[in-house]
Amino acid sequence: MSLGIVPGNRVLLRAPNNPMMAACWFAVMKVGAVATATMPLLRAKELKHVIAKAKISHALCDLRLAEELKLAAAESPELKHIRWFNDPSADGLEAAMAKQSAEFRNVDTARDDTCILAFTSGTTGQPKATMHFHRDVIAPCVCWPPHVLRPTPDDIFMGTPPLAFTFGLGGLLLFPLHIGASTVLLEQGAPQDLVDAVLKYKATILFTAPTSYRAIAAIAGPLRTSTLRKCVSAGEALPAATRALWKEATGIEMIDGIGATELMHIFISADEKDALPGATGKVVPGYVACIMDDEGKPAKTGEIGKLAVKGPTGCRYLADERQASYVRNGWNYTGDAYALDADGYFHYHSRTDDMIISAGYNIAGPEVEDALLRHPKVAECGVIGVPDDERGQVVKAFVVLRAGNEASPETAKELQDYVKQSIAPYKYPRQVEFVASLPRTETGKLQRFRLRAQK
Ligand code: 3UK
Repeated sequence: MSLGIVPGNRVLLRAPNNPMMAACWFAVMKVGAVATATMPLLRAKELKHVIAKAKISHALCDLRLAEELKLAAAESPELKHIRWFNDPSADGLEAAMAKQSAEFRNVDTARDDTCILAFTSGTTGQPKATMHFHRDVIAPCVCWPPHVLRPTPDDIFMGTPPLAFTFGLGGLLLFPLHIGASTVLLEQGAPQDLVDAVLKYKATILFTAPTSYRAIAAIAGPLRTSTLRKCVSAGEALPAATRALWKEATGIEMIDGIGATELMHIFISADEKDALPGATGKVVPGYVACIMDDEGKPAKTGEIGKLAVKGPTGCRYLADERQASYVRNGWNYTGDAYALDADGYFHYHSRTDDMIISAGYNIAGPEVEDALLRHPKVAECGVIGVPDDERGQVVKAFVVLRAGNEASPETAKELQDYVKQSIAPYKYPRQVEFVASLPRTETGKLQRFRLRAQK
């Protein structure tokens, strides 16, 4: 190959979701190298960290995203070869491809050769690189999709998660191609873009995050009579309020699923007919999941504890001591507080570090968020605990109001009273702050640590 890539080389990929990005990903697999896809919004500083951590020697990058990579490359001596694609010039990757034969014999690889380095979104501390083998990108294709999603080769997949996020890699590339279905890769994923694209390309399966469903619901009218039949939500907890809103807007019952970069894809989920509002679902065939108490023993039914998972995929951090806290006694601890009910449904409460303890009560922020989201004036919200001399912590809500509502003490009082009436009154937000938007990652996750810093 003219780039001189040999098996084991780490190749950085950088592009919005588009066909060349997908083709480059497969090319890296075929030569036995290691793909490290990066989120389009990463800046030079973050790219530099990825390049150093992953020991990147080669990069394939969409020309339109060249700027930050050039800045990072200037300070990263190990990155020696960069090729730009979606580049019509004579130096572009497309011109180089045209000179090669269309035949290629795949490099022999073992099922336990590393083929991707997936970086975690890093809501806390430095992002970690997870290593996945060739077998790890195939195993998820035969677990969640055939048992929960049940797509057919006629399906047309579409969605917003970047291919650099394993939610997007699986949902928009591996799963459709594994069964010979089609996928539409969109570079823009704003609500109106998605609605238009579903109609234009006749998408049948949609993947996005809960907040995106909430934003689309307001303009989802045309989807009710469209080809869309299955909607998958992951990335963060799906509030029952959002599930209800989406069903009202489109008639579609969502498929919720929890996945993690460390485990590649979804391991607890429920299909549209088994969906239980407020619960994520049941363990996906192929995986086992358990709620552990503080001693590392299985918790009682209904008791809140730490979610632990085992299956064909699991966490392997590249050179990171945090491996020892994610994997203990063979179990992957995802960092989520969950409870298991008598019917085998897993109920999400919060991230284990995010549980609010106020005057001795344990309060899960997402439960308060769900209560607030049911109020017609609330567009989005985020709930955290803030330090308080008397109670240890008090519940604080950051609220984005729907257009046309006034951010006043009266509205705050109205929201507080509303929460008191719908869940146990001690959970109501003693503090309410109105904001124009909430801090989120590129993968749709609320950055609670930023809210805490803002308080
Ligand atoms: C949270 C959820 C409740 C949870 C992901 C599907 O999100 C993915 O991977 P990340 O590494 O984050 C993992 C953490 O995100 N989470 C994700 N989905 C849900 N919490 N309900 C959900 N449905 O805290 C988990 O530990 O960014 C999701 C497929 C692949 C993925 N990588």
